[in-house]
Amino acid sequence: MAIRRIDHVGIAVPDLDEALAFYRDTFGLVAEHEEVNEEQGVREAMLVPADGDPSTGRVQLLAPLRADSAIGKFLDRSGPGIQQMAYTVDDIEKTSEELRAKGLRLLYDAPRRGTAGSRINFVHPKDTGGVLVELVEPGGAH
Ligand code: MC0
Repeated sequence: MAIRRIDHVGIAVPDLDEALAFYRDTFGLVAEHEEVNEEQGVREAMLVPADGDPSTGRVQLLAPLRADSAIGKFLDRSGPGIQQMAYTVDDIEKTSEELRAKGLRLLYDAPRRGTAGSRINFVHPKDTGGVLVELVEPGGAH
């Protein structure tokens, strides 16, 4: 099971610009990357401590592009808050296969495109004690 580290913790927010200002002014976390992912229905930002350890896991702010997206539905049901826990993996196909062999449901048959050219898949929260787990195989550009 080649999980390397915590990649990021994803937080659902209704308004990305408001959340960015709050995290910057309150915690000194700043965006190293921002992106719109149409397929996932999100506008998202990866945050790091302004003067912190550069190898730290990130905080990802996730705002919905549409009400019927995963984040739109999450906000509707639960309100703003932690939506996912993401782990960095070396080989997403291999880790996905290992988890399937343990009886866990992966949401996608094949990895999809995630932030900054990464490849991602998710484990259903009903199979992980209530936590939506994202697997991230990093892309070249980070
Ligand atoms: C739903 N449930 C959750 C949950 N979302 N539990 C914990 N954490 C979450 N985030 C619970 C519901 O409360 C419900 O529980 C049960 O799961 C089943 O819900 P459902 O109605 O079947 O399913 P939906 O429609 O709510 O969808 C849940 C699901 C969806 C996880 C399948 O959110 C999904 O496809 N997520 C993967 C994609 C995603 O999250 N994209 C946005 C981030 P009860 O007890 O009421 O039955 S994109 C991203 O992260 C990218 C950009 C990146 O990092 O690179």
